[in-house]
Amino acid sequence: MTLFQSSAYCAMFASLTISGAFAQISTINSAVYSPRQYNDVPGATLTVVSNYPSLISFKEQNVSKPTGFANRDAWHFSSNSGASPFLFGSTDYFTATMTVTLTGNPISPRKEAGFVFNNPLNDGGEFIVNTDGHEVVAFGGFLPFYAFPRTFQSGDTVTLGITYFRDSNGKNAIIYSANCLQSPPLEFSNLEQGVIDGTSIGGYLQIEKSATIATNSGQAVFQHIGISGPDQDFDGVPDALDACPSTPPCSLVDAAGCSIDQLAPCEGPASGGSWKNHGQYVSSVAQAVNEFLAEGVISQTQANAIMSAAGQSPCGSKK
Ligand SMILES: [Ca+2]
Ligand SMILES: [Ca+2]
Repeated sequence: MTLFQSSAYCAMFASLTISGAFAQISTINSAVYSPRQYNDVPGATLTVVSNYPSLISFKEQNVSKPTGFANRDAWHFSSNSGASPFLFGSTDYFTATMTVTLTGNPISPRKEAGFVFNNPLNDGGEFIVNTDGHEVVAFGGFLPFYAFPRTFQSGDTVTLGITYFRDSNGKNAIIYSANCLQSPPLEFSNLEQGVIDGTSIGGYLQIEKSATIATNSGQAVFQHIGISGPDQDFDGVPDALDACPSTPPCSLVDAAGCSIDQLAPCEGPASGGSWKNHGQYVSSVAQAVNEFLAEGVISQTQANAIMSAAGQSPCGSKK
């Protein structure tokens, strides 16, 4: 058994032991809205679009007042058509993804938006972007800290993802993703060693008030919101069904969660050993490309480009 096969084998067993949790997550069908969690500027104008899971939008205009801190608007996953938040337990493992488009006019004072964890005891933590610090960062509450490069600009659309899972040490861990970057798995170090029972999870917009700019405004648009069983490589195929763990970020994959490079690696066949010659490598790529074409994962133009690159590569050639 190759390393590759043994990982898939382990993933299969891991899914059996935690399959009960998937049933819980799979009941999530809606969002519950909590406008003005913070309401320091009640006179500001709030516009809400509530169309889970395709589009949620919060827009706050004229957030201006001499005193106070901020306005905050939130939504949370719900399994009862928005009547109340879904309450996550420490073994409710999941992957949640969405795109966030955050705009601030002006960018300072701070506008921030992203994922939020709210728990019964305190602030459970946040994974957000902000307009003035240009941060893409997870922090606070029980969440393991992680900072991506400070690349965010007001108006950007960022794909954010979170995978909460039990790692091979038997510890609860989290992986953050932002566009085509991923954090390593980070184990929880809080007293409860994971998500605290009764936590609600969703997204939020926060706008700090301006004492001087009457038109201080901002908007967060959340789209493509999804939640499923854990998908550690964020390729859209949950771990329980993924024959190819650790697919590189932003790869195109087949229904089994395998990229063409994983099905036909340059270094040698996925089943082990080495290529007999360059032709064997190219024909292995062709087989994968035909499968991807049949599944509609790639276009004929993309197929041609991949085959051309494979033909010109040194893969399988004798040194
Ligand atoms: Ca996957
Ligand atoms: Ca995969």
